[in-house]
Amino acid sequence: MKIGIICYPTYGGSGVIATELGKCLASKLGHEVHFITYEQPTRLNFFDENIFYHKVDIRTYPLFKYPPYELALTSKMVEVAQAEKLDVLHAHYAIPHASAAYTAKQILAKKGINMPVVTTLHGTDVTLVGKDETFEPVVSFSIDESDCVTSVSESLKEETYDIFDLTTDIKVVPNFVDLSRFTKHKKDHFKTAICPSGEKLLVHVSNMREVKRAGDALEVFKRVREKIPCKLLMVGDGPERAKLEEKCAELRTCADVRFLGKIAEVEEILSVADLYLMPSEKESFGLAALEAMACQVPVVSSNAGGIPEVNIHGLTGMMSEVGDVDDMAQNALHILDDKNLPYFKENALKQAQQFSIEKVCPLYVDVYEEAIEKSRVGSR
Ligand code: GMT
Repeated sequence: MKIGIICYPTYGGSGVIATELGKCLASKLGHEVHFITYEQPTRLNFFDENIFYHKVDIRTYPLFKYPPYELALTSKMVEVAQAEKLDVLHAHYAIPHASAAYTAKQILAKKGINMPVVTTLHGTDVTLVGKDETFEPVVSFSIDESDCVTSVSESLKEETYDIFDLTTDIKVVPNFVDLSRFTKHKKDHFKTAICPSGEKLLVHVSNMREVKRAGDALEVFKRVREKIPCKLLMVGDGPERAKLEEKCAELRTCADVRFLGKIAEVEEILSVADLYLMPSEKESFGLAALEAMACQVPVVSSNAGGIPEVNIHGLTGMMSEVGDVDDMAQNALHILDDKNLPYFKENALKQAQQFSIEKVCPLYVDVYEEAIEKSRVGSR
């Protein structure tokens, strides 16, 4: 099958999932994958004969205060679909990919080409940005017009139906993890460097946007540190980072907190961690928590959105209400107790294995086949 994947090429979860999916489809299942994005996807840094990258060229013109990216993307989709004889277009993150794919489909239909479109909803494309009135009519229309729609969790599926007036069926295809990459690497020298006296190591990874509530990770750490020797690594970067560094100083925890910025090989950090903190206000799935679990790291999280589908309370970690940092700190201390830690680590890994890329990737092939069939029937 020839598959066109449209996604954000950046560090965010939707881009990571789209890229890893494309890699799996090409290298493990033998499909031909064409990425259509404005930059080379971050995790697409190697050669594979079945993977192609088509850059969306955005031209500026003095009249354009806002360069029309969606038009350039749509035109590129039309060009690639025709030239490469694609079988299906898969849009990850509805804005603006689903509406661009819809327009590309209409243009191709005029040329006598039937082009099935699959849209995968990732979270904020529905729960934060998509429901905003400046986008809502276009987003709900283009989701409904896709031949198949998937969401990354049951929670996101329900929320999408609550927010939009849709007639389409949404199928849940959960996010996944590559267990050959996210596994416990032996990095004892890292652990000794960060925690020279055997302190427990807590880790938070995010793009440091408000919705991640990374400040709560600092609050939880402060409370845990009052009880046991520990360190915190803050991985990632984003608009809240400067405020977070200030907060760290206010809480007087800087000596034990390190901001690492963006780390490409995040599994090396996770490999030496004892606990992962995910205090997010919203999270359709919580891919970063799954990646931590694959490295045998239990999770202390909020119970927002789809997190309970990933982090099972009392088994793989523990959950609290959003913002309840006292409860999160108590949970962290419970998990970090040496009597309990091995139990949580073992279950975290077992849970991650349920979401292996080998299990989930073929589910998308089924969705493509369904979209091709639906689109063929619809075009008759
Ligand atoms: O929220 C982010 O950090 C990025 C965002 C994205 O679209 O890149 O993540 C969303 O998609 C991820 C992959 O499906 C999910 O694991 C995240 O939970 C989801 N984020 C939110 O819903 C806030």
